[in-house]
Amino acid sequence: MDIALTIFPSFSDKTLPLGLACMKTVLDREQCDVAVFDFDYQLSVEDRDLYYAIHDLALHSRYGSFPDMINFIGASPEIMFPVLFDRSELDVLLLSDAEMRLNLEKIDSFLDRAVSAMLAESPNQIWVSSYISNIWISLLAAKKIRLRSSASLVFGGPAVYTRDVHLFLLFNHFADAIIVGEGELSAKEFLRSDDGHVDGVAYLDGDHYHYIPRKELLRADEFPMPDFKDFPFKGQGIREYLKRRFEGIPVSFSRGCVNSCIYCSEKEFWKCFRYLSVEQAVGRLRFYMESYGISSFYICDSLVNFSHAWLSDFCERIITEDLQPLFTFAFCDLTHLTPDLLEKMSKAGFSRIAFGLESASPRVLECMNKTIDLNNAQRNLLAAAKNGLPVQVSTIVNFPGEKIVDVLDSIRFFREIDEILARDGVPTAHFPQRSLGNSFRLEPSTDLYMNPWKYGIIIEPINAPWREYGFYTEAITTQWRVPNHTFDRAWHHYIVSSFSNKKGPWRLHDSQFRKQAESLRAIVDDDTFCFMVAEHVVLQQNLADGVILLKDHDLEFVLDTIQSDMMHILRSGSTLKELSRAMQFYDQATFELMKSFILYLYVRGILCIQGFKAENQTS
Ligand code: B12
Ligand code: SF4
Repeated sequence: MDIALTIFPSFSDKTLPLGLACMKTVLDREQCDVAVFDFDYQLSVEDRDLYYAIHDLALHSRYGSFPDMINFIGASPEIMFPVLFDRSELDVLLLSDAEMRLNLEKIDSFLDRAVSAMLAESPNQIWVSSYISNIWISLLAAKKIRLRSSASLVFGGPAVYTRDVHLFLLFNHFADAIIVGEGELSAKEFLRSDDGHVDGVAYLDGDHYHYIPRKELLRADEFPMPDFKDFPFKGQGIREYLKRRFEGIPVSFSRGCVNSCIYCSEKEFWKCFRYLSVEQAVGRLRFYMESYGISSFYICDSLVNFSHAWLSDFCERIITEDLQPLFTFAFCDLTHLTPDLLEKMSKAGFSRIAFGLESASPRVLECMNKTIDLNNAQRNLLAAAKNGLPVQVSTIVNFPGEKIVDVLDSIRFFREIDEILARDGVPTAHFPQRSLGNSFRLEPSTDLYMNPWKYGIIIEPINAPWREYGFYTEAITTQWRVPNHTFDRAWHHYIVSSFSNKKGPWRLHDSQFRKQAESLRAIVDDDTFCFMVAEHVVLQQNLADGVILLKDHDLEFVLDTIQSDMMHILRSGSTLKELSRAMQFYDQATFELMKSFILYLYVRGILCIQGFKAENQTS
């Protein structure tokens, strides 16, 4: 095999890895012999507990004693560096934490198996897709690969964008080449060249670091439209992803962002903003619907409302063509939006919408270079709730220079929204969800990082032993500080978090769940897909008439007798055909009703797909 194309657990368990799939289209066009290894998928279905434990380890680490560290590695430096460089400091740390020790052992064993699976195919090159959520685990894997193979290691993705990371990866021998930024054109030239020395690729020539940024970017009409064949592993396809949470096919209509928030890297990463015409965008949806029979989509644009006029035309086109897709997720800003447009979005099939408000303090918004009119923002959030759109608004706490009055501004903003919605009789379940306690982390390749002096910030070294490990580790162990400004970060965090209302999964409204269920109907095979009650669901059969009380996180449902009988069978797993035989549902209409109900429970997360029965095992 020429190339193993891989992604290590990145905790994106709602859809397929779009970036990796875009790279696969390039490799296919270049006629490489390529095999995909989606280890994010593998861990999420193999060991859910470990999957989420690693996620927590990276994001909310108990060992994070450096809250102002620049976020290069997405994990605790106290753990990450000793593990990477085999240092004994880790043993001391882990003596008092058996759970952490066990998780690290499990990760190690998972990575051993992952690396063996790739090396069994004898690849010449291993290409790794890296995001801040998986860079540390990808480096652990790279270390193992080096010990067992001479295959070259090529990294790409947002986590390896900056020079500091290039130096760390190249000089410590974790990578042989880094394809920087937008991947397609550089990857194509890299493959065609004899030595990989092309623009857009960072590499070492002897002891010299080389990198010349690529000037040419992909035109919008060249954005790949992956077919997801051979995902998550060679010989498999999109239906495998239904074994975990599946919220639709990932699509994107643009690259880059029309805004320039100083804490965000997207402008720098994608360089110039490009987008598909409405006709092309709708054409892509239609193509996927016709080829896969799936009409749920997960929108991966930085903002789907990059232009009010574009989004409005897009929605109108979908409505007039009666396409009836369901968009299970999209990022939007609160600027290029109006209540009218929200109404159209709701009719066009938009459901979960994520807004990064980040603050409701005019002063902080200005510091962030966010041009949000708070009155307009409030009108839009009210309209979203009234149009039945499940929205989530997030804010950042502890932004450099934040004062307690800024935190109070944010709380006041949301309290007013709650009061208006309550007065207008909107049920609390339809109120915007808010996630207010996300602590600020300074990301590389943002304006804040690249021009700290413009914002009165100082970036300085961290004094810790691991700074000395390996080469160029000091380049990625720095922290920020605002001179002469002290603030009680724990207090800010505590106050604002107590006003969050996000608990449990981000649910759709009932009709949207039904639509999502129908959007998958065509690919769910009645003979092979094996459904089972999800692990977290509690079935309590203590009601007088023998029916079941079903508890799903914070919700409870009383099932009728037929539903209760189905649940008994689904406890040990069943295909739809087996279930209908056991329930004696012999006519087609009853079967279809049962299928709708099962798919509805599946998209709600109450049932899961345990696996696929081989065709010859079914009668
Ligand atoms: C949609 C999205 C999500 C979705 C998940 C999408 C999915 N597939 O599962 C959700 C909302 C769940 C999500 C979550 C998170 N996300 Co997010 N997300 C995005 C977003 C908007 C789009 C991703 C995408 O599909 N882009 C389109 C594809 C084509 O681009 P791409 O993946 O970058 O791939 C290109 C290049 O990177 C490169 N490339 C990629 N892989 C490889 C591999 C090789 C070998 C090569 C050569 C090249 C290459 O070539 C590709 C084509 O040009 C991006 C921002 C953006 N506009 O890209 C942020 C982004 C990826 N997310 C980011 C972050 C920080 C997160 C979170 C950690 C946030 C949080 N604090 O929880 C979480 C992580 C996941 C988790 N659950 O913990 C950051 C990553 C920063 C970094 N330096 O890595 C980004 C860049 C946003 C930002 N600027 O901060 N995210
Ligand atoms: S934070 Fe969102 S709106 Fe701001 S530049 Fe980044 S992607 Fe665009």
